[in-house]
Amino acid sequence: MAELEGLEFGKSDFVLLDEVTMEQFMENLKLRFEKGRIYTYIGEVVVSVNPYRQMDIYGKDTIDAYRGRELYENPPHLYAVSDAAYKAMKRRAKDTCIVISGESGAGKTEASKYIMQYIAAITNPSQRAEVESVKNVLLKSNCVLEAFGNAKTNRNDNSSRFGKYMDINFNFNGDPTGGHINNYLLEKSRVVQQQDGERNFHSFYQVLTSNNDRSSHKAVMNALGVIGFSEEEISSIYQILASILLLGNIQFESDGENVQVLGQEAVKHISELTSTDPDSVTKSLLFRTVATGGGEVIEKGHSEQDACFGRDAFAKALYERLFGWIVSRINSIIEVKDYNPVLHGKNTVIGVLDIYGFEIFDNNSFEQFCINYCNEKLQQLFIELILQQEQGEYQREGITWQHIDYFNNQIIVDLVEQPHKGIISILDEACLSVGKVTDTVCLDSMDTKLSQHPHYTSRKVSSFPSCWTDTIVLLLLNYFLSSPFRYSVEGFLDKNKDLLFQDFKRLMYNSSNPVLKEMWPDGQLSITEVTKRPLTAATLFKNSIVALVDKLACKEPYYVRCIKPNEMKSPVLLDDARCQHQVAYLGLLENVMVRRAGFAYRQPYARFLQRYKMTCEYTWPNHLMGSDREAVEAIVTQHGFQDDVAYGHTKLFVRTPRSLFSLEQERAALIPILVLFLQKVWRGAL
Ligand code: AOV
Ligand code: MG
Repeated sequence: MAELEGLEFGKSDFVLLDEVTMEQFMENLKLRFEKGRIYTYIGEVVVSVNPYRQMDIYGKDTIDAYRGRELYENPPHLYAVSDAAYKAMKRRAKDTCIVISGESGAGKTEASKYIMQYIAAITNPSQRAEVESVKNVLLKSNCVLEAFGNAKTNRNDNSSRFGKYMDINFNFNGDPTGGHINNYLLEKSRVVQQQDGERNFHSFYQVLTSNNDRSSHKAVMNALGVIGFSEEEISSIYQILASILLLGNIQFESDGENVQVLGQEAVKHISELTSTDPDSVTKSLLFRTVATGGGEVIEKGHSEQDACFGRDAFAKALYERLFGWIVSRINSIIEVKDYNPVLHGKNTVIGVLDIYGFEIFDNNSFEQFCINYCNEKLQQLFIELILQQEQGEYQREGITWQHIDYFNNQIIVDLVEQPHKGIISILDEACLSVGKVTDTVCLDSMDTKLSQHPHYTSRKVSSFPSCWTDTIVLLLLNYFLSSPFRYSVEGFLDKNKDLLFQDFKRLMYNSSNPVLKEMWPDGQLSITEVTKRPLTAATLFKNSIVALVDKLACKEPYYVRCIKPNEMKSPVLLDDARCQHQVAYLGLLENVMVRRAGFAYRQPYARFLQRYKMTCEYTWPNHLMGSDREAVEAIVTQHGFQDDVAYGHTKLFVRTPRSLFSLEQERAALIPILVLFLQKVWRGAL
């Protein structure tokens, strides 16, 4: 249980609410936010509200206060869960993971950085150089990945446009020995197009413009150096960025028959920057090589429209490959080398997941569809793991437990990912079919196949306001939402196909810059060898998320649930409706109920005794019972809540918060009396 700080700060654990209602939940959340208490527990889950101001709660003193302590010994904090995950990993050799969720701008990335800083601060007390260097690379990688993977959106000035899961490996001493980063679906469409008020990825501005971006650029250069990127690699990175910018200057012109490149200067620069031949650059912008049915290879000129499509696809792919390459380069530096489990003991892992949260914009596209699907899946995992963990604990402790039913999100997950019947399958089918299949035709096919599904609806099967145009799919994704999500299917097929002409791949593979060449291994295939259709973007994403969920499911999970208090980035405003909405779809009330339906609290006998022994005549100052468990029984009986508890093998389980709350109040009332008593003893008055 979280240490009670005094009621003026509200309840530090939502399971202490008198009743689990939205009103009480919100009242407590609001009170704590106003008092500058941004963290509150639901059992071991941390609920975090973005303070939108610098808080003085992350310094060395705070780190020291949380190091090695139990969750309930200090006020709720990210550091407490980080420590719990670390202790489980170190003491019980368990692989653990910390899953951070919440919508865009709720504070996930900031939380993930504080968690990593905490882990870095409490490990390697003997300052071994090789461990310090691993820690440094892990911390510096954030700076680089943010520069290349984050952008200003209308929701968040520093929005992560990729998902990140980082494993940190530890040796038997509990010191970091390496790590691995998995990145998920970078929103590459941003390279060529942004919504009003949004920006491209930070990296582009850092090489070009304003003072803030310039100083970030210095930090990124420094981080790249510390991580171990060579000078050649760093300059290649910036040459690629410049090439992408120059591609944006290229236009095409058609005289009705032939298409020309407008912007020969740009072509020349691109060829220099990518170490390729300028004629080859022009050629890949204007032609594509195709194999005819008879096995003949011909060059087919683009239409002006195809040329624009090809140029944009090339710019996006260059950026995506660059990002992927940066991640794999960091991985190759921090991977655990020469690890011998026989010599070194079990290599344990803490995973930290910081992935884009639910996104609901005015106009939601393919990217939002993927991002929200991923969140549905993680929500499902949350429900399953929290219950599994709960039920597992009762089993281990020998406590009789009534199985709890909970809403199964699987129906929504299936709607998206089921083979043959799910939305992704229908999309893929449309992408693979020969002939002109448009987004609207694909939507028709979804309507036909899914109209009976309780969580699917679209313009065909429901009456929508006329302002929702023809190309709208409406999916009731997420059970907890009062209002459904709408996606415009316009562009879904193109984004899913993610077509890039082989000519560009070959152009890059033939670059004399080894760094660039390394990013395009598939460019070595000739056109006749490229027969297999690559997997679609949605299927690749689905596969990566399924693998991620499998990875998380076999670890002991810790959760941080982030809430965005308002849309204005204001440190003083907690918008009731916005927050209720988040509490609802994150399933937080359900979480509190599950936690309370069984036993709200559990504590090892020794700890319980230490904390409350002063409240019982049989245990204060020392107990003379046989065991700690018997002493705890004496305390419980004296306070009359014996019907509210169960005795496990090693822990006491308390069903309702009220019992412990009254005990806690009694303890708080006794402390001043005890202090007076002790002062008198010291002064010799007694
Ligand atoms: P996100 O990761 O959840 O959004 P961030 O972690 O980037 O959100 O937080 C957004 C902004 O809120 C930060 O840039 C800070 O200004 C502020 N902020 C968040 N947490 C704190 C904190 N603990 N203390 C002070 N300021 C904070 V997204 O990446 O968009 O889903 O894709
Ligand atoms: Mg983020």
